[in-house]
Amino acid sequence: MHQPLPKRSFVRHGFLAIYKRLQNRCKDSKCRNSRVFGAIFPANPALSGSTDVPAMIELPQGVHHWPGYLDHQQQKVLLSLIREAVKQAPLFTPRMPRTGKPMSVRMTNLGSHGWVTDRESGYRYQTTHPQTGTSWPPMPEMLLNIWNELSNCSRPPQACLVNFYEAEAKMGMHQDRDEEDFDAPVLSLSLGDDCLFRVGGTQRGGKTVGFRLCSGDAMMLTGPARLAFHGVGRIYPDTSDLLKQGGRINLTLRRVTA
Ligand SMILES: O=C(O)CCC(=O)C(=O)O
Repeated sequence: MHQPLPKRSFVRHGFLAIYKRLQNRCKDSKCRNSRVFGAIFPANPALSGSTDVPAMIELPQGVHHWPGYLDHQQQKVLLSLIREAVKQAPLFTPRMPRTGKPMSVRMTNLGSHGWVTDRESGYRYQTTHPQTGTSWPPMPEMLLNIWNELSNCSRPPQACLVNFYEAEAKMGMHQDRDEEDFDAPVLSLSLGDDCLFRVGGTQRGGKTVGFRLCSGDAMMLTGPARLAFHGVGRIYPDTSDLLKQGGRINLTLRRVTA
C-alpha cells in the first residue's frame, strides 16, 4: 500500500533552517504550540496559560529536529504499521553485553537488518529475530519516503530499530557505532508520550543539551553529530493519547553496511 508523504510546511521548515536551531525547553508538556514555534515566536502566556518564559536552546551542529513532522493521522498510520510488524517480530528485552543486565526498553526491528544485543555476543546487527529466528518484517514504504525526504542520503535505510518505553524506561548515553557506514545519518521518529532527549559531543561525559521529543517529531544525527553521545533521560507519562496504554515508541532508521 502506498502511504502518502507526510505534508510539511516548507515555509516553516525553511525558516527554521535559516535560523539557528533554537528551541523551547517547555516545562509544561501541554504547551505544544509554544514549544513548536517558540524559537521564532515567543510563547504568549495569555494564550498558553503558562507563566513560564520559554527557554531557548541551541542544538549541537548536525542535530536536526523537526517538531510535529508527522500530524496525528500520519502518526496513527505509522503506529498501525508498527503494530502489524510487532505481530510478526515480537518485542524482546535486550540484554547488556557481558553482564546480561536487561535494558529497560523493549525492542524489535524492521528492514533487512536489525540491531540486537545479549550477554554472549553483545551489540550487533543480524538479519533474523533473536527469538523467532525469522527475517525481520520489511521496511514500510512510509518510512522509506520519510528517509528520502529528510536524510539527504541516496541509499535506503536497512534497519528500523523500534524501541518501546514504558513510563519508567530510559536509555543511557551512548553512540550509535555498530554500523559500517557513518556517512549516512541516523533518523529517528517519536510516537506516544514525550521524552527528555539528551545529546552531547563525541566524547563521553562532555556537556549535553536536553530537549523534549514529542509524538510526531523527527530528529536526525548527521555530519559532526553522527557519532554524538545521546540518550533518553526520562519519559513524561500521560503526555500523548496516541498509545492507548501510554508509553513511547521511538523508531531509528539507519544504514548498516557501507
Ligand atoms: O528513543 C530515542 O529517542 C533514542 C533511541 C536511541 O538512542 C537508540 O536507539 O540508539
